[in-house]
Amino acid sequence: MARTLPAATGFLAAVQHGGGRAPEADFAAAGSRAALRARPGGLTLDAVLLHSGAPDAAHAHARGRTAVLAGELYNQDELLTLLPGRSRPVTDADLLLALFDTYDVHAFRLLNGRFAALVAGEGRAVLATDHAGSVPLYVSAVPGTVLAATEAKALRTAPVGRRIAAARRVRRLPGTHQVPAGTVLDLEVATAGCTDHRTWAPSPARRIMPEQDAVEAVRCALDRAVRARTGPDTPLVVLSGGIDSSSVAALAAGHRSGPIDTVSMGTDLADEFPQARVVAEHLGSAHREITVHTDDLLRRLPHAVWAAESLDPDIIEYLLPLTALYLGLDGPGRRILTGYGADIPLGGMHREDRLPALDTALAHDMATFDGLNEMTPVLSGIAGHWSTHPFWDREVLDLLVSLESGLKRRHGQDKWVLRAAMTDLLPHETVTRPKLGVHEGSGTTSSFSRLLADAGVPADRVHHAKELVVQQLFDRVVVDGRHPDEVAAAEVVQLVADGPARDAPLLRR
Ligand code: AMP
Ligand code: PCX
Ligand code: MG
Repeated sequence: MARTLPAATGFLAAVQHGGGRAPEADFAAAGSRAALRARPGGLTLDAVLLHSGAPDAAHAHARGRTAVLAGELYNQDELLTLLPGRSRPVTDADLLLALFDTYDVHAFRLLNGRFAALVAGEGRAVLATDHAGSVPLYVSAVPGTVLAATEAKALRTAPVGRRIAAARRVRRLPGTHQVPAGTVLDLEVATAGCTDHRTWAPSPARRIMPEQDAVEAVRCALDRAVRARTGPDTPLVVLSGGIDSSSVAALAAGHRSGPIDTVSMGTDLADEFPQARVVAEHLGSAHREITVHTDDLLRRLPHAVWAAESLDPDIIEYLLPLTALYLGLDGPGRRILTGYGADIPLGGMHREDRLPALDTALAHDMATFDGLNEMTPVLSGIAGHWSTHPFWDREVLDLLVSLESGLKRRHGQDKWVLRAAMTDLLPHETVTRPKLGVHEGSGTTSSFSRLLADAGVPADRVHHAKELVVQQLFDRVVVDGRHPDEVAAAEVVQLVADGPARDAPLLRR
């Protein structure tokens, strides 16, 4: 039976020599939990899988190895051509294991997906992220035991792990590291020794293409990415009415015979409802508007940090309105498509005409996205949904990053190549509408700033204060493992504004 959500959306796993111990699992993502115990080639694997009904499809066992995969692959058909004799239906975990037999760790160089994976066997625990690290993966390893989890908080009671030089440490969780984007960590369980392999890196080179070829390539790549993510049931697109999410909605609608679902979020301060309605009417989608009061939006700050486990205040500002939106969706778990991430390779946040500055911003963004967790599925996972972002499909991203910047900023327009690719599918006003970020369209930046100003933070220290607020929230909901419902954002804001003695100089000049 075709399924709407991936077989598993998260996991916590212990790979050990000798006897296993069922790990205690602490996840922000909702879902049922299934225990898995396996003995791949002399090791013991104990795992908890987060799932929505078909956990057995998330693991595979053969020839002394076990594979566990949270998330999904988008190039299954292509991968199957490497495995003569196999055909659909096949689970992503089966496919991974079969490819691992042939290519070992280099199998991960072949995958276009949204996943975090573990392959255990032969005394090794192999951990891998997709090209974008879009499903975060954390590890803590001591000789004899490798612990891995898709949420850092699930490792907060782990024994202090060995330093893993190839991975970033996690704030206040000693010995816990985040597996970098597009990386395989190959750990020898007995020694906790680690070898790392990069499986993807953004291109530093830029391609020169005739306008029309670039436009067609973008349309084709994005269409394939949307189709691969659309699933068997009616998809839901979170729609701002900007070019990115409207493109995804238009292409998703093209793959369905019936109407797709769309939803827009606004607050009492700001919304983009009229712009989203234009698109919804054009596509004939079943459209919904959700208004969240600003006080309720700000009360979700702990939830955004709990889900994203990100320490970046700008990212939390982007994710806060989406967190509120996902929590506002009732009903069963949905497959949600977004336009998130388009602005990074297209330089959409960049609002001036000079091309060198666009390329500089792009190179910076592609060098710094890792670890921000802005595309984590846990954001919608806390409300039981599965989100996926076609613009960060590996093929779409490779193409968009590599296009020379004159195709992105052209004829006085931002994101020109995308707009040109969508001209026939969307209303003219949508195709030409200037970019407005989710943090602006919902008033989130200004209301978060106002919260700090009202608490007494001087205007020029607001950004830094936001950083401190996010750190404090992270300490409570990730490091201390508290539930975000029990953490009052307003109290944390006041604490930061009042400044404990050691932080006060940071807030004053
Ligand atoms: P942005 O690039 O800032 O527009 O936001 C990233 C993505 O978040 C968009 O492509 C949409 O999928 C989603 N999004 C942004 N704003 C809204 C909104 N007001 N309502 C629903 N979804 C939104
Ligand atoms: N976005 C961007 C991504 C935000 C920038 N992230 C980064 N530089 N790592 C997008 O959707 O592409 C907005 C609001 O715009 C979020
Ligand atoms: Mg956008």
